[in-house]
Amino acid sequence: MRDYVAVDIGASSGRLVRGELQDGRLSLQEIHRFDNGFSERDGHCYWDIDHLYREILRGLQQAKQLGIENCTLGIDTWAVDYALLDGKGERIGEVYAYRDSRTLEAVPQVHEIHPFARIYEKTGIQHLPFNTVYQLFAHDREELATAEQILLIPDYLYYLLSGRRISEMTNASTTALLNLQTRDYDPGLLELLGLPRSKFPALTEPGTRLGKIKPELVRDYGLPECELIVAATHDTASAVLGVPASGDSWAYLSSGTWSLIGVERQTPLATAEAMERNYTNEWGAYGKYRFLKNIMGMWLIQEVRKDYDKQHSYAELVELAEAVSPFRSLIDCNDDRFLNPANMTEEIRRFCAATGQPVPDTPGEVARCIFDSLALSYDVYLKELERLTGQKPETLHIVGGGANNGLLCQWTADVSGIQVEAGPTESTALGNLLVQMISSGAIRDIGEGRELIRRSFPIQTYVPRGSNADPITEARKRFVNLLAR
Ligand code: LFR
Repeated sequence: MRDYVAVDIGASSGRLVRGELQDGRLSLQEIHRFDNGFSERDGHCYWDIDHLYREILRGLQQAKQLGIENCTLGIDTWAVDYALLDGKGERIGEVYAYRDSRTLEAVPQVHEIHPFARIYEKTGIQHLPFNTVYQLFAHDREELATAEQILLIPDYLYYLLSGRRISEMTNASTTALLNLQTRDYDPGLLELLGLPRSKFPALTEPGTRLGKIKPELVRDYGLPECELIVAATHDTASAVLGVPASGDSWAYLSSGTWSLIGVERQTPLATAEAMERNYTNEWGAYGKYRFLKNIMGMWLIQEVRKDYDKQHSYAELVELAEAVSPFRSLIDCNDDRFLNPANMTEEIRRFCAATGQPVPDTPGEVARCIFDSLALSYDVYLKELERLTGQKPETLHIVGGGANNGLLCQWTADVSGIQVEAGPTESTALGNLLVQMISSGAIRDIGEGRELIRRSFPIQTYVPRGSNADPITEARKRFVNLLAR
């Protein structure tokens, strides 16, 4: 029997997961889990990329201790961030975290040279202030000039393990530097950054076999013999591959630090209206596109939990939220002020005060405000998606950690009147594993992979309960006004 190992690293934690295919079912075993997060130094935010690399090696050592001698290995992480390599292949400097405020000035400067409408027309990528195009524009010019190549985070981790340099395409699309027509880096956008095409490796498709992990790593650290396979290295790309959907009338909500809500398409939809409503066309594996919107998701509650010194577990916060009255105060989750505030709870209170709403006081009230606002956001954006694509999804698949939040899943069903199917929580690792299985011939294609996930993992259904009840209609109106303010 063959072993498949996924390295899946999100903004708040990472894991190595083993996938086993037996008797037509897929099972997962967590090998290793570790924390992730950025930290602030001298007013800037950085990831500890060396820590992540060490944890991958540690996880692989544990894999060996579990009896894994041979495996394939795929890596996915969050998007947009990058490392620079010098002429000797060593990393230059630190790795900035996308919530760093250095892009605040870069955004208007970039748009002055290259208006957003032109960037969107070329790339179809939504405006997020931290897209790589703005980060690179804000980067120290000299340092950038000395860099031989720029690798996004998973590409960099593949490089450390294999010595090979790739620019995996699902993740590369989030740079807002790829041209939808030519399907390569756009010369005009590279010129804006003063970067030659050679600063980025050749675009690489998910499923590409990269060869063996470096023999010296296997020897020095006692690792299994791993064959590296290029996953859909953007975690959201993997998460959507891991959605247990059938047919074509479904939408997804990948619910983790971010809430990514959207549909899968065969072609991009980069119309003026999609641009105006800020929907993205991220490249997927196997020729698909993810037409979606980013919503500041569990980040909001993660930060509030920190404000209360982590006294409450997430489950407790959900319980506390359930005990207070609904729809009292609402926030525009995507307001820039929530991107990286000094104190999230205070920022939420300020928002409520400024918009003439009751100011949430207790942890339960703050949590309720977040969950209500998220459920209402999902409803608004689902309806917008329907309008933009002309297709009404019958089911909303919620995957990722947020699938465990039964109350939010039920409230989402109630508010939006759509049937929710929640789970699996580990869809990102599963999507990563499916690409390895397809590439090594164990399964045929993604349709078979999704079917395999449906068969192998429990999925919880939430049916809408009287979706047009008065309080919901009234709250929806208030929320829409809030977004339009
Ligand atoms: C989710 C995610 C989103 C991306 C954001 C920043 O983890 O990858 O898709 O917009 O993080 O990279």
